[in-house]
This record gives sequence, structure tokens and C-alpha cells, in this order.
Amino acid sequence: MSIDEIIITKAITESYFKDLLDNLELDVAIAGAGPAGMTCAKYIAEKGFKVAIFERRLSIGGGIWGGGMMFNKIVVQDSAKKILNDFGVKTTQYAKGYYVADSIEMATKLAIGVLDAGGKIFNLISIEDVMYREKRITGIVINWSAIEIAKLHIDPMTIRAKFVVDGTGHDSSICRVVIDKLKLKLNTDSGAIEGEKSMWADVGENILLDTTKEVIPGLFVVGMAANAVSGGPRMGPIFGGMLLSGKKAADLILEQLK
Ligand code: 48F
Repeated sequence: MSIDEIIITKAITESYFKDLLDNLELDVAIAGAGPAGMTCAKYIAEKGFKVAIFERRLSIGGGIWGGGMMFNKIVVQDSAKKILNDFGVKTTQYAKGYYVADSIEMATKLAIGVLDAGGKIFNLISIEDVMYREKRITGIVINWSAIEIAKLHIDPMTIRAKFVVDGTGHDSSICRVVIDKLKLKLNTDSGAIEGEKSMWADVGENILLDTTKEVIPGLFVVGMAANAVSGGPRMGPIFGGMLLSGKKAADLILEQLK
């Protein structure tokens, strides 16, 4: 068989646009394919709801890959180990209550968990704005990351979603849009983004279950973004909180979707 480049081009173009058309109306749109966003996506998708993650970068995984200071291992505590088990990520107990996982295995298996549950991951797409109707976030505004990087003057397009999840890590960029463009008050002490505090793993990990919440109707915040928005500390290369936060947001959203 001789290979025809035009068939390859048509195969890619037609199947990509089929996927895109199929995901214009979602139950849940998630910003960022970091550990928190991917955990949230899997637990919602496996219940049969339509979920897509939009990731700015070429690769999924956010801050997982580099572990701590480029030593590509991550640590999770007892309470989060079950979530790694759910994704099939192997762990080794290092000390009582502390488990070590390989960063590469974790990043890839979290993504596989999302896809196998029926979720979709779009890479190279940035969420640059939100849709807000009748006092509720109702969708996201997307554009190619390459357009953002090249600073081209090209209008974005939209995806409708019953819920949006800000899993953008330290940037908390979706919540920033809500403050900057919509001038709304978030469900935080001051109503603004409090800003993350200096590293304190114990407090940061524990507080994350409180900071993971619906900050305005229709918009949840998970992972490092949740602590950044509510003024919690960063926690460094312990990742249990990210997983538990993603799971907690999934449970809260599932309650409302049902
Ligand atoms: O930063 P990230 O891994 O967020 P996370 O899930 O996990 C935090 C940890 O990695 C680490 C930590 C653990 O103790 O503190 O930092 O909270 O993943 C966030 C993802 O969101 C993408 C970004 O490229 C990254 O992959 N992202 C950020 N802004 C946007 C975005 C945006 N506007 N649109 C789409 N993706």
C-alpha cells in the first residue's frame, strides 16, 4: 500500500473537529491538566457525565513531572493513597504514612484514568475568559495557546458547561478573570483572591479540603489554585492534597449534577 499524505491530513482534520464539535456542550469543563484537574475529571467522567479538560501546554501533568526540584518522585500521605490506587499508580511506603510514587508514572496514569473513564483532554488550548449569564458561570472562552504566546489579535471561541473547574495551579487564572473582568466577589474572606502563602506542607495540605469549593455559582476551584485563591500556603512536592482536592470537587459537582 502506498501512503497518501492527503488521507492522513483528512483523517486528522476530520477526527479532531468531530471531537471538538462533540465537546461544545459539557457537564464540566476543567481548566488545567494538573493532578487536581485530572483527578476531578476522572471521578466525574466515570459516572457518565461529559467532562473535558483544556490544557494550555503541549503536555499534561502540570507540576507533577519534576517532582521536588527535578528529582522526579512525589510523596503522598495515607489519606490520598487510595486515589493513586484507583489510577493504578504504584507506591512504596517510605516511612509510616508517607508513600513515594514515580512522577512519570503518576502524570501518565492520571491522564489514562481520565481517558479510560470517558473524559476528554484537549491540549494546546488556553482558557482566557468565562461565560457568565444570570449570575452563574455557564462556560469558558478558549483560544489556541500559540495565539496567546504569539500575541496575535485573534478572537477566541466558546464552550458551554454546567460547571467550570479552575485547576490552573499557582496562577488561579480562571478566578482572576472573574475578579478582573466580571468584578465579582468570590467566596473567600475578602471576596478577592487572597494569594498563596509561603510553604508549609502540613497546613497547606489540610486547609486544601476547605479551600476546595464553589467560589461563585458554577465555578469550583481545586488544587494549588484553591489555596492561592483562599490564602492557604503552598505545600511543595507532597501531592496528596491535590488528589483529595480533585476528588472533593468531583463529589460536590456530582451532588449538583444528580
Ligand atoms: O500547576 P498544576 O500542576 O496544578 P495543580 O493540579 O497541582 C499543583 C502541583 O503541581 C504543585 C503543587 C503540589 O504541591 O503545589 O504545583 O493544582 O497544573 C495546572 C495546569 O493548568 C494549566 C497549566 O499549564 C498546568 O498544566 N493552565 C494554567 N492556566 C491555564 C491552564 C489556562 N488559562 N488554560 C488552560 N490551562
